[in-house]
Amino acid sequence: MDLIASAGADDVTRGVRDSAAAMLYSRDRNFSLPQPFYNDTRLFALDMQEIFQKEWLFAGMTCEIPKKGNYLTLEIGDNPVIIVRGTNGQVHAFHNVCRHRGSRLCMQERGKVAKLVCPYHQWTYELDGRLLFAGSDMGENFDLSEYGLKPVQVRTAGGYIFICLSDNPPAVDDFLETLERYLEPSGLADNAKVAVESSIVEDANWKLVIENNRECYHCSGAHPELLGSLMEFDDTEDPRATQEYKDLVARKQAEWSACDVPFEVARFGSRNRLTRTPLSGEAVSMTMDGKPGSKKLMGRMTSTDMGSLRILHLPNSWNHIMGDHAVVFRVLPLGPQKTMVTTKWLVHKDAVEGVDYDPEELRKVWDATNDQDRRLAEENQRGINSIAYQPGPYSETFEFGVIDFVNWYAERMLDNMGRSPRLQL
Ligand code: 3BY
Ligand code: FES
Ligand code: FE
Repeated sequence: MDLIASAGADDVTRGVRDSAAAMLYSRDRNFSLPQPFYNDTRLFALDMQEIFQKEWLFAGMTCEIPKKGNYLTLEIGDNPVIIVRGTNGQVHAFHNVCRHRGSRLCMQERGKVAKLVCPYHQWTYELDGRLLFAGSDMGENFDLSEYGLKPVQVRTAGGYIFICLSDNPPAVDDFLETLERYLEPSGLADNAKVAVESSIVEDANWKLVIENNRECYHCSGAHPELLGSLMEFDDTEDPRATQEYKDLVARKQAEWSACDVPFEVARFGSRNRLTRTPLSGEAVSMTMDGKPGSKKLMGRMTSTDMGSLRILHLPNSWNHIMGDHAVVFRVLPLGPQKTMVTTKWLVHKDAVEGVDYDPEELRKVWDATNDQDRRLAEENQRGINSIAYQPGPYSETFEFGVIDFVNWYAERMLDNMGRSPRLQL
């Protein structure tokens, strides 16, 4: 029975893999993807298998689990995961699946426990995943050591937690070292806390959410609040960058250099990009009036005017780290046309709510922006679902970030499926 079921499932998957690969090989490189990549259930399953189960994913912040026994949970498609702070401060990640009969262990999004106890029959696990107790009726030959929680790869750097569901995760050391160096002045690892957070569900494929984020072609028409502080230029290598912008960047970089704060563009393929860029006009923070959203600056920052450290992590995160606060974004696919976007606003851990910052003020710009982007992605999805949709051309000047993302996606899909990405046009 098992064999028949898995052979059947494999056949379907092989056909889907073949046609996905054929479409990726024959697509026009600077055009949006063929329709099935945005709305087909089988291609969504393939995205989950080949991207979300094989790449490093941004999961959360270490400051969300500051003490032993603190945990957070998330779901990567059908895979519930728990991330828990163990003894000696280590961060562990496990499949949130009991080794008895498979119940989910922890149901809350966050919490604190002494041990991980299954709600079904109370099998009890140590914070490092070892099974400690399995009732008294498992028979004489039952060996607790065979039933520990299944581990998930986890790495932390600069306060960020990344997980990978594959046992052969892609290389990430160089990126994590750089991330740590760029984040050190902001103190996200040891001196930050989440001031407020939001999760919204967008009726759009996850790739439309990322594509939307990778360009600011839509910003002038869509984001009045964000444009109070965000410069449209992506970084100093942006093909649209004017001399005036380059001069401004040079002036700011001299100031940041004096504070010993990194700013250079650092790239790790198209997967990761870090760069500190100035904010526009008089703005020093992504708030409605451009003034600091928290009076207590982050980490060892001495100036409010630190621009924004922009961090991109494909496939699922973008970030803005300013002098006074940080905004981190996590994208998790829920279905072919459903995606959750979680936004967290972080401040110095000693900043006092109501005195140093007002969470309602802090969140305003990105709440508005997220909602505007949600509408854009949803309308994009609705048009793509039409029989009239055909892939359209990206602008190399305005949408180079989208081109980079789609090429990265195509390459990772092919490579992770064991097919040569080099055969792409
Ligand atoms: O600020 C961001 O994260 C991106 C960059 C361009 C548009 N978008 C809102
Ligand atoms: Fe967890 Fe039975 S399923 S104890
Ligand atoms: Fe936008």
